[in-house]
Amino acid sequence: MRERISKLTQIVEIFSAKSLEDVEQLRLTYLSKKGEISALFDDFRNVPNEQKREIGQLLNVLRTKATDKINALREQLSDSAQTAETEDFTRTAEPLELGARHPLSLVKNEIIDIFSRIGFTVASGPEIEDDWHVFGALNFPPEHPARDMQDTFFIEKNPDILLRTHTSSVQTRIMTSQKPPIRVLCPGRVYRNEAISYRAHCFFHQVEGLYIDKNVSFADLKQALLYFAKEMFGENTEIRLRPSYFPFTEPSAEMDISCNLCGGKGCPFCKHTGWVEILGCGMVDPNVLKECGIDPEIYSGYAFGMGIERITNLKFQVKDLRLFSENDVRFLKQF
Ligand code: 2U9
Repeated sequence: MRERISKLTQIVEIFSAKSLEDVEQLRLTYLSKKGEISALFDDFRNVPNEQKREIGQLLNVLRTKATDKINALREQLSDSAQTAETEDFTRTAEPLELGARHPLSLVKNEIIDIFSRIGFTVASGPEIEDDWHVFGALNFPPEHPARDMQDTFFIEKNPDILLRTHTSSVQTRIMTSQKPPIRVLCPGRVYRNEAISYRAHCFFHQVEGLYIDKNVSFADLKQALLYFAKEMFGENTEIRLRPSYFPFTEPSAEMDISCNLCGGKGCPFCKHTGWVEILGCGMVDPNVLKECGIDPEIYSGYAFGMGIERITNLKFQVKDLRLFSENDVRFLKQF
């Protein structure tokens, strides 16, 4: 009996299987009711009483070893069967090269981060719009040049349906559907009928902001923009506001920052003025509030708008606007 147990123990130690069928065969040969190990248990009744304890222990160890070995082989083979189903063996052995964010997305996200820290949320809207949301609600007179075919893309020559020329149409939609306080940032692509060159394109990207509440003042606008300029271009950045004109704001202004290349001393980038223009802004014209169903006697608001390409140029000195839409990886890899 001892000899048979020791021989079977050696066999169990070298159990091997190439398939789940082989494993099942091992189980049948050794552990099933008619298997060799079970046969030893049947013969156990003939072992003399004084040896029963020792032989019983040896038999139990042998059966546990065989069971463990068979279970391990079964697990191993079913794992590799699953792997074969899920692994893609046509994949290259080289690591996949990950892409990077587009510089315009990086800058847009940074602008959103900065304004979200002072309570602005983000909204978006359609790129194909109607005249009212883009021009009518925003105090554009009927003869304004932006409404001309020369400047705006119209859809199928319908003078009412057009590609938005600014993201202000998103704010129009928010003002007509929500009650103040409104504090929203609208990033998105806009279209203008321009000849494409290194400094103009027929589409570009804007972020506009709108804040409407009771008692919103020009001082609030100036403080928010100073905070933005310092966060975006560095703590030492200074701002200046120059009077300007937009149909949708009154008063209106353009904002310059101290040149972030020469620190305001004067260089070719800032045309030796020490200042570079970054955005337009102003107090929302009461006519716009009225047209959108907000009482200008109770509420006031400020708005601002900036071109993301312009801000990106200031941060990264991209000389040719066309690079942003060519998807040349040699350009995109630099950010
Ligand atoms: C509503 C009311 C007012 C958004 C504004 C500007 C000033 C502005 C330009 C910057 C460079 C466009 O990309 S650009 O060419 N934008 O100067 N935008 S105030 O004013 C609004 C918007 C919506 C309801």
